[in-house]
Amino acid sequence: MNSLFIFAVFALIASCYGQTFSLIDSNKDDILVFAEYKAIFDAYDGNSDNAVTAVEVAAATKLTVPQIQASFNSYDFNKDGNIDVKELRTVFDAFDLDKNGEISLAEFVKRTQQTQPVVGRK
Ligand SMILES: [Ca+2]
Ligand SMILES: [Ca+2]
Ligand SMILES: [Ca+2]
Ligand SMILES: [Ca+2]
Repeated sequence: MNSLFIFAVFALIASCYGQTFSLIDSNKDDILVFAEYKAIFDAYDGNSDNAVTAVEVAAATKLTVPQIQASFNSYDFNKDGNIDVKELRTVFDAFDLDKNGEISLAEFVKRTQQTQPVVGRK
């Protein structure tokens, strides 16, 4: 795990991890649950087949496929060209450092500081 797919993309937009967290934290309780994470995923999933492609992410984020491809590939663990819900879960679990099923702001910050996003700011 060497990059942040969803978070990197959001960081480009929000330019700040605190804002990124609150974008995902739709009920503003300072806790990210998987359903909140999945809502972002669903927003990217243009054809609602429970898998996102680089093309769908590019369309949703107004970035180009080459800009997101490296980050995308690093989350497409089985390299089938889709990031599916199981792969999303793997990413979620990587942020949930104490494995209680929730990502706290402290966990989010700790994990993002440990990880260098692949997507650069333009
Ligand atoms: Ca929340
Ligand atoms: Ca899709
Ligand atoms: Ca995959
Ligand atoms: Ca946790």
